[in-house]
Amino acid sequence: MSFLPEAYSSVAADIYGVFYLIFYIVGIWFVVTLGALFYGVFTSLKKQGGKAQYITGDDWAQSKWIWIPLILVFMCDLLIDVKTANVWTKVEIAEKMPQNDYDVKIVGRQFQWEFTYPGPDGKLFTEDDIQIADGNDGELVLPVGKITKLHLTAADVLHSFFVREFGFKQDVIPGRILTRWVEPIKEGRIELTCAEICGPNHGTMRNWVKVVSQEEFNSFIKNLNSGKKVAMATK
Ligand SMILES: [Cu+2]
Repeated sequence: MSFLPEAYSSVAADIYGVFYLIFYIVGIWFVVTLGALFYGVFTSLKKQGGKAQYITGDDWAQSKWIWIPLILVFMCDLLIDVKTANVWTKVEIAEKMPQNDYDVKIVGRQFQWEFTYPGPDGKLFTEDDIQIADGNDGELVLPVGKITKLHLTAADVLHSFFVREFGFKQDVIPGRILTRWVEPIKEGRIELTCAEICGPNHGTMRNWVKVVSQEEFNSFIKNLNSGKKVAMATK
């Protein structure tokens, strides 16, 4: 059974996999543990006047009820660790960070997300960078099938850049730029929210990610460079 939203990034399905693994392991243990508890309660309810036993757990007949579940839980933990380490390596390890095709700077600000694209020189962090700050109408436009590096920071307080369908959540910190990457695999318009309580209007801090085809992305960049549909940030 799967219930998470459709995966829009190259790693979202792997991250969902870890989530499902943990969810089902914990879910099964939840049912087994409570089942055993209720079984014990309801069967002993029938025995009237029974005296409570003092159990030391010294012999195997008793201590196996501790050791066997302990070993099983430990093996489940190992399974989760191995799977998580694989996904972590794919997503995070800096040396393995794939070569990117594009760069975008993303700033969290009370209470909107702002996106800065390279200007005509094609390089980010230069004077001709172009910032989109359309309030909560602003869209982070990304090309499908290409790797974009996201340079994430905050202008005022801690925020958290959260795109559920990308399997992507990263706290953003004033004064620091954190670099992450994303490779969208599907075109569409998905929600970008702030996942860190950042002030009274935190709940309204929502923008959009628009994953488009390469042609659409090219014309978006062209329009951006020609000054169309660009609103400068209001400080
Ligand atoms: Cu926020």
